[in-house]
Formats: sequence, structure tokens, C-alpha cells
Amino acid sequence: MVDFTLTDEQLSMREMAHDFAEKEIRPVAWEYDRDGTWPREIIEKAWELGLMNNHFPAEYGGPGLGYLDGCIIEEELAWGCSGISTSLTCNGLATAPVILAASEELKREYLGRLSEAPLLASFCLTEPDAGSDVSGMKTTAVRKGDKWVINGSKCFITNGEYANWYTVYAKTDKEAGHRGISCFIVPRAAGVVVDKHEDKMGQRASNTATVVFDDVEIPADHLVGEENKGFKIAMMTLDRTRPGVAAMATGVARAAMEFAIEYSRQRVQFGVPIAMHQAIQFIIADMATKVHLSRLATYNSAALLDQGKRNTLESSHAKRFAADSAMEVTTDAVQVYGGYGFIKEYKVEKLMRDAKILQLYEGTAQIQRLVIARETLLPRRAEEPAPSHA
Ligand code: COS
Repeated sequence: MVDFTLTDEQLSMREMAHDFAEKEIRPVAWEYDRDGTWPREIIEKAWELGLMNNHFPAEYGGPGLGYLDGCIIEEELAWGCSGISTSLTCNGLATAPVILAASEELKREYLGRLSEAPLLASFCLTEPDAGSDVSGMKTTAVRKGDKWVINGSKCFITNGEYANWYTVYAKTDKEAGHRGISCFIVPRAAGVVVDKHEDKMGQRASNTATVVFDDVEIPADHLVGEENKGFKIAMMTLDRTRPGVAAMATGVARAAMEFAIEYSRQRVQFGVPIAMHQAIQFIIADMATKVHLSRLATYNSAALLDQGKRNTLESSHAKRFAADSAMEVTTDAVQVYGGYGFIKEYKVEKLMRDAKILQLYEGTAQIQRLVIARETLLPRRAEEPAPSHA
């Protein structure tokens, strides 16, 4: 039976996350957006409350929550501000490869660091010339005795400026395409240099940096999983994290819809609140459908993971639909506000800028369609069980 009725635990988690978003995130969200303020204090408070790293298994200091639980929390945090929620949830992306494939020692050391203190980790896949085309990466890792030596640079790295350690993908066999990529944990202290802090259109409270590895040496045992199996680890990671992006998109769309509803009840034109005009009602109705379906697709993609099933197709459905919907709903919210929606003083303007990145990061809207097309044209792949290791 299909049933997304939330349990009492999930309802109280949602309430706690909503409360945090309302009291700690919303009051500063527009100011942090304006100034590009990185939310250090909010990260520390969220960590204290257990709103971060909640997917870590108990043996590494976490509560071991499920993927659906995580999505419920992420929707609420993004309802508060998706720039701040991106900062709060980025550890999930950096640690997914570690949980999937790292040795016991690496898990204890590096997940332990994030459990014991409000520290951050970053996921380093994208390069200036290798975004959607992961196999085109140029960063290399060369084995020298009991060390790996890493050279290259990674761009658009969330929390890159503040991370304590990095999950880094590098070529270990330059001739082997996607079969020549490996995954490593690189501690910041090994000599990682932060090169550039991006000034972004939206999600301005999140930190986005370029990080450079110039002959950075790490111990040989900092390889995550097997050598040359990094591409699959990256793909399996994204299967696990795209539902979270879809949840954030649902939160952004819901926030925009709520502002549009509130405004349409107050704004009077032609003698009545504009909510009385069918033209506005139909916009609100479309928003409500998109928020509802985004959430259902998100829950579906996360629930499959919780059941131990492969969710590549559903994860891309959820990410692409929820992100495209967030862009449409926030744009329509600006439309409901009319000329005021274009003015920074009104809150929906920020939401429209924030929504854009949801169609870009963790796989563009076009990459999601590519995955959906492949999985739909070759349905056999969709039926395969989730690989338990890379
Ligand atoms: N789970 C497990 N294995 C997977 C997989 C998944 N979800 N997706 C692909 N693979 C495997 C394939 O089975 C194939 O295995 P073999 O080597 O055994 O044949 C291998 O990985 C290569 O797959 P594919 O041929 O589909 O690779 P492509 O180079 O065509 O790339 C896309 C596929 C484009 C979908 C991939 O590169 C991608 O997702 N790009 C976007 C990256 C991204 O999201 N970047 C954002 C940065 S993170 S913020």
C-alpha cells in the first residue's frame, strides 16, 4: 500500500525543524541575502539541536535517520531560507560517499569530527571544464609510496571556504574515462587552498568557493572505496542527495505560495482583494498542485532509498520536477505581487533568485532529463536493486 502518512516522530521532527526555520532562519534570511553573510551562528545552533548530520549511523555519532526523515527536515529549513539550508545540509553531500564506501577507520575519524563539533565538509566534484561531464575532470591523484599526491582545482564548492575536510574526486587513470576516477578524503590541513569566493545571484547566505590542490599529499589509506571506482560512488551519492534538493525546492515553492496567498488576500484592485479574481486563483491553484506533487515525488524517491531500492529514476524525477516547479512558482509569486514583486523590499524577489540554483546544482535540469530518458528507454536499469557498494 502507498502511504505517506507521517509517523509521530516524523511530525515532531517536522515541527522542530519548522520552529527552527521560523525563529532562527527567517528573521535574518533577507538581511543575510542582502549582505552575503555566511550563517556561522545558525550552523552552530542547528548542530546543537541535532538538525545537522542526522543521517549518520549511531556508531559514528549520529541519530541514523532515514532519507525520508531528512527530506521532511530539509523542506522546513529551506522554507526558512534555501541559502542557509544549503549551508546546513551540505555535510550530507560530502559524507554520503564516505558512508557508502569508506573504510571503517576513515568513517570513525571523519564522520566523528563532524559529530563531535559543528564542523563542515565539502563535496568536490565539479571543475571549471567538467560540470555535467564528470569524466572530463583534470584533477589528478598520483600514488607515491604511502601517499597520494593531488593536483587540480574544483569550483562551485559549497562551504569550500570553511570546510574541515573535503571529499575529492580525481583521475587515477587518465586514459580510462569514467573508469579512471577515484574518490579521496582530503583534510584541509593537508594544504588545501581556497582561491575564490563567488558573488552569487541567489542563495547568497551560502558559501561557494574554488579550492585548489597543489601537490597536496594525503595518506594512501585516504582513498574512499576502491581505486578507479569513484565515478560510481559519485553517481550513487547523487541518487541519495537529489531527493534532499527536491525537498528544498518544495520548501522554497511553498514559501513563495504562502507569500502570494497572503498578498492576494490584502491587495485590492477593481474593488476586491485580488484573490477574488479568477486570474489570480488559477495561479494559486497551479502553485498548490506543484508544491503537492513536488513533495510526493520527493517522498517517493526518498522512501525507495529507505527500502534499500535503487532510486536513480525517481530521484531525477523529483529533483527535476521540484526544481522546475520552484522556479515557476517563485516567478508566479512575483507576478501575483505585480510591480511590487520586482522590488527588493518585497520578499518574493529573493525566492525567485534563490530558486534558480535548484535547477543547476547537483545536476542541471537537463542532466536530470538525460537520466530520466536513459532510465525510461532502458527500463531494465531502473529495476536493478540498489548496489550496496560501488
Ligand atoms: N548508480 C550506480 N552506477 C551508475 C549510476 C548510478 N546512479 N549512474 C551511472 N552509473 C554507472 C553506469 O552503470 C556505468 O557503469 P559501467 O562503467 O559499469 O558501464 C557508469 O556509471 C557510467 O555511466 P554513464 O555511461 O551513464 O556515464 P556518463 O558519462 O554518460 O554520465 C551523467 C552520466 C551525465 C548522468 C553523469 O555524468 C552526471 O550525473 N552528471 C552530472 C553531474 C552532476 O550532477 N554534477 C553536479 C555536481 S555535484 S553539486
